[in-house]
Amino acid sequence: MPNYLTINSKIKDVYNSPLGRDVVDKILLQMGVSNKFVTNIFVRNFRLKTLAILLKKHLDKDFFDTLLNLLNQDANLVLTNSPNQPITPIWWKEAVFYQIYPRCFCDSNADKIGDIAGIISKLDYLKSVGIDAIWLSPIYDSPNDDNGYDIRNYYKIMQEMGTMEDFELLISAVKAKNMKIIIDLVVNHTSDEHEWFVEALNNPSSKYRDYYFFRESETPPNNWTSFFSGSAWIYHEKQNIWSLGLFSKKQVDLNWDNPNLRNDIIKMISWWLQKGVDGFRLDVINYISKQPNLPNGNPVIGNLMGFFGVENYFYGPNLHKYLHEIKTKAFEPFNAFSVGETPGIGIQTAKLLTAEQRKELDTVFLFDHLENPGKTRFDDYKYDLNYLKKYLINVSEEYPNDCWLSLFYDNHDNPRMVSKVTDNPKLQPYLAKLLCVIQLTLRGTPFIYQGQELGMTNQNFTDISQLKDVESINLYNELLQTMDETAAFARILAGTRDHARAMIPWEIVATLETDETSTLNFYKKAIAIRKQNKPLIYGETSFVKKAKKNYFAYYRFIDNAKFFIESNLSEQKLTSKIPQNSQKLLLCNYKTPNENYMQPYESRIWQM
Ligand code: ISL
Ligand code: CA
Repeated sequence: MPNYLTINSKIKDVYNSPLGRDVVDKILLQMGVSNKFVTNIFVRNFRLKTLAILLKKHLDKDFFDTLLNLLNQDANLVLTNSPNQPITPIWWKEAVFYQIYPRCFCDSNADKIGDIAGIISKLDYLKSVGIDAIWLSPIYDSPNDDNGYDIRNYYKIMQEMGTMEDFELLISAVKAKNMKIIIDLVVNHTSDEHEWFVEALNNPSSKYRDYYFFRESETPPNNWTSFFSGSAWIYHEKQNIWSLGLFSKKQVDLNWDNPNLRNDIIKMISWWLQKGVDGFRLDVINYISKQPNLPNGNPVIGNLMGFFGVENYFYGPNLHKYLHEIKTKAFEPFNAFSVGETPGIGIQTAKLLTAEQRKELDTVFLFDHLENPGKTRFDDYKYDLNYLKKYLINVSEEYPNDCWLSLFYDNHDNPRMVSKVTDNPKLQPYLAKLLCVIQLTLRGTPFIYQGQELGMTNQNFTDISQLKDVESINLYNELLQTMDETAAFARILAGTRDHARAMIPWEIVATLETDETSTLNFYKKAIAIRKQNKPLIYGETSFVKKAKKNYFAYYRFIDNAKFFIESNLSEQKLTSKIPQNSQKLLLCNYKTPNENYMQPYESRIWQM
């Protein structure tokens, strides 16, 4: 019997279902409230009905209907996690990945745009760092409204980046170095210049018409908002019709409920696998299944999340089905690796999306650690690493052996983590190394974002004209409606994606390579240590002194091979004795550890 939740269900019943728990945790995180609130014995036994009466000023009936409808979607889903099965060893669990954002990685022909030849010229460098696999952000043909995340032709290379020949050269050069390469797969939407869309828009009887969401209406067909400001609907004047676009005005959402579209995508994936890529990073892949008829977003949820409509597509009714289909029809025949970008997904649903036996995705990028509770990317605040510690302990303890975590702090969509934590330039290099230690010693696949290994920090933008990103520019214009230019710019500066989109300063790398104390050499050592010691990859993890503020420590071990990793998360000295039974200090971001305390952001790896 499926376990349907109703208005008579108790909070604890909601919290006991994977999706229910993720949704409740997300709401609390967004409000900056601890989840102790719901685990409290008194609150646990509240019925939703009681909650509805108590909170009727804030939460209307529609809120509960929306919530129950969403939660009951998974009622028939059978949980198959078997936490104690042994880990299946496989290359991508052992690999250190490196994300390249091609536009600003390396420019080979002095047009100021990074390109494929530039990437090829840096493979030796990446190999010397210890990188095993590369993830390339989009290099497909695109009008670049969103730097390639708006694809015009899935089978062509963007002119500025080079040719298909260059790309084939890249694949063989990567293979020759015994490395792997995965590419971005952007299939939630295409560019409005994609031939499917052009046809669909201009010819209502085209077979591509149903590849997108078209609606005739006086006003925007529903209240959904775009992640890049304004309505999620794009009006096409000439045709007097609307199309759905959750991102920029030139990115149009695809209708995955159409089986022909799915077949075309599967064909395209297989074509790239045939060419030799080893897998994909799947852009906003959890958004591909939309609630039928695209109902209005609930305003309470919309105001809380900052975007209207999300509950209708962040975990849609056919998500599992569509993922299973691409896995079995496209990825599996090539043993291809898949990492899904899944904003809004929590730990419990992530387990459903990545449990080995369910055959959907190999791993996912979760985002709840990128901001402190109650904060968003555009808030200007100092990130507290004690929250990162809490999050990492929680997710590590929750993940069973048949799921695998990905570990990252930086990517092309976020300011640099180092800058979020401190703006003290003297301490930033220590912090960069501390973050490196944590990323390379926990269980999960590390994804290093280009420049992270050089200790890169945020840019010193002083004026809006220096920013290029469509999200920043749209948001700036939206903010000007309610605040002055100085205030609007301050908000943009805190969160702009352009911080992570600065050219890599290759001219300083030679100096960093010869400086024994550089962040770059520290990364090389940390990666080498991880590779030489299997317990750091597949070993058990046991966290210690969890309650000690500013202190993050854990053992990684297989049988008697044991490592102890400890970090001081603060800018102050922290009282701490050298661990007993420590055999050897493998790595530390200070010259010599003190017997009685740890220095600001000190981090150590001990062999026990
Ligand atoms: O969901 C968000 C806000 O809560 C966004 O951060 C969203 O998850 C993110 O922007 C999705 O990113 C990916 O898809 C975008 C593209 O602009 C990004 O660069 C890409 O990483 C649209 O393709
Ligand atoms: Ca170039």
